[in-house]
Amino acid sequence: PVPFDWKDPLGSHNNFTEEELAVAETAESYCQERLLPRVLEAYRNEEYDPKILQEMGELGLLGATIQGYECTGVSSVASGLITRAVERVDSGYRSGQSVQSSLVMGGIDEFGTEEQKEKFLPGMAKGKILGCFGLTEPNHGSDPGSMESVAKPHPTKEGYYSLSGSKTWITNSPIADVLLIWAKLQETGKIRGFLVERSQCPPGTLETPKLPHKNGLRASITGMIHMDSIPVPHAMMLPHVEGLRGPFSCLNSARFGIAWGTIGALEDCISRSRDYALTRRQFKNNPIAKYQLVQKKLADATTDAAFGIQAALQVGRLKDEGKVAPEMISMIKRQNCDRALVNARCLQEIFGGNAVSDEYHIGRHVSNLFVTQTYEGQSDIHALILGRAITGIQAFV
Ligand code: TGC
Ligand code: FAD
Repeated sequence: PVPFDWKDPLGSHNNFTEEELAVAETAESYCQERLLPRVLEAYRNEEYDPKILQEMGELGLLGATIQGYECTGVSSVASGLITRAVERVDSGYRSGQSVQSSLVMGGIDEFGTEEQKEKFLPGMAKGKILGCFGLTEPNHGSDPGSMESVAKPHPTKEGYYSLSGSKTWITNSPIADVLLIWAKLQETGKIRGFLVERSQCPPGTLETPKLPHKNGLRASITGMIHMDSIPVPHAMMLPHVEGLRGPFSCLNSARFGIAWGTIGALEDCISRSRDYALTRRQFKNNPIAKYQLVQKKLADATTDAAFGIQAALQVGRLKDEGKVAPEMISMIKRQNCDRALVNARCLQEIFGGNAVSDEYHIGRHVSNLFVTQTYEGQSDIHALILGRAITGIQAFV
């Protein structure tokens, strides 16, 4: 019989192409050799080194599915394998990479002009221009359609809008060079995307304070965005989309990436708790891995991780064939985030008191996975998206 591989229980590697396996190998080596040694200090001190995005850029790991503009143009499955490798180290590092790649580069690529693409995408692919995505506001998180940020005709500058409002909980906002801001155009009341260049903002019009003292995702930088009548040239509005379809289209790719990434984090928890269970001895010198309750925790987590990868793989293939419904992405984002969190929390018990020490890494993953279940649509919101598609009745309002 074929031997069982607990690291790849359903043999998913058989479904990846040679190119996808090569991309995964590059990403895994970089993440284990260069990111893992930094993560504990970064997490302890709540520090994010923007050079990480440059390092990823040099390896072609940013905006990797985009064709042209110095991007690598790989498959959606390959991009999923990248986020899985990054999040195996830390969800915060994946956050930085996803926002740059799916939310900002993806938005420019899908809805931008040729000039906007030429201006931003090559530099972003190299991690030399950093982006952030401003959708959530202090009073509007799950319901971004009610946002208050507004773009009015500029009172004095011909050919400019005046952009005002506040965004909060924005990954990378304190370090971003270009901010993709979603705001309502006063003339139409419709949501539009605006590319705000920090270097072009007059003093006092843009503030991006860091939100400190987080109890999860501490290796990622998160901030607010305060906009007070920023002059934005008409040429910096994304012309090819209006309404919530704009931000949600970007979110489809980012949510897809999270579905892969959170399984990477869970796989790291499985590997670490398996190692611990095989070495830790209690009661007559038995490794705790000998006990049935410990084995069940490992069996449950390994099963959910394997199912999660197979589901993400299926959606990835359909995505590249143009056959993906957004609800499919809601399903894998919700399921993989939820199962990763529940299982990581359960595996944490295997470490006993040592789980409390950050050197065992498990507590960091558990705290991070709570955040992944919350951002890009909290899990209950994705349940309602699915419920609407199943029943035809929306339950949001
Ligand atoms: P609804 O009526 O459902 O839709 C309005 C318009 O949008 C279109 N649409 C989509 N288009 C493409 N893809 C999707 N997934 C889409 N979902 C909806 C829809 O067709 C419609 O278009 P049109 O042309 O008819 O106007 O809008 P609603 O206001 O009822 O929405 C409700 C709900 C709950 C689905 C939505 O608001 C939602 O998903 N809320 C969650 C909010 C969210 O995900 N925020 C994410 C912020 S960004 C972030 O968290 C980044 S963290 C990054 C990191 O650090 O990794
Ligand atoms: P709320 O919308 O207030 O929801 C609170 C609770 O109520 C949730 O459990 C929710 O499911 C529930 N709820 C709300 N409405 C309903 C309903 N109709 N029915 C049932 N339950 C409901 N946003 C960005 O735009 N860009 C970013 O880069 C970004 N990065 C982030 C990074 C971090 C570290 C965090 C924590 C958040 C980030 N976010 C970002 C924001 C994130 O997307 C929001 O926090 C998320 O969408 C939830 O919004 P909220 O926090 O306002 O919660």
